[in-house]
Amino acid sequence: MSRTLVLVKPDGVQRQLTGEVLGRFERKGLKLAALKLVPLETAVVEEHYAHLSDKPFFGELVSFMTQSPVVAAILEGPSAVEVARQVIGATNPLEAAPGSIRGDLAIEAGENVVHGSDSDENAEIEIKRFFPELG
Ligand code: RTP
Repeated sequence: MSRTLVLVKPDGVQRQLTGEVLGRFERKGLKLAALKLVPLETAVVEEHYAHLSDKPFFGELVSFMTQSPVVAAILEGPSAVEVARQVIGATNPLEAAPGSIRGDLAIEAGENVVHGSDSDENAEIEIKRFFPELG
């Protein structure tokens, strides 16, 4: 059993896709272990996307992620990181397979509805980042 951290990004929450997005993970077989609606601080987003800080779209990405609350979730199940990324699809929705969240529900790379951790190690770091209250 492993865990991953998922965010329904501000566009997904504003488009009222939270139930649709979480339902896809649940139907696939991942189980909710924690869930909350939370506004993100700029510093948390800058830390989360530090690997993209030299990209021209970084400022836009940070303002997008802080414009309105996200839904943060911990999902657990066998190979949770890989399974969640398969359900999410490729970063660019134009390259995401039909049937994936981004393939079905998004058009632009900048506003692609959902985030999922990319490794077991990062999942644990991100769980601490977005759920510090869980210790
Ligand atoms: P995420 O971290 O959000 O799950 O996305 P990812 O691993 O699939 O992709 P990553 O390369 O880490 O990119 C993080 C987020 O940056 C935004 N982005 N915008 N305008 C652009 O060309 C562009 N490219 C990336 C997206 O919101 C992407 O999910």
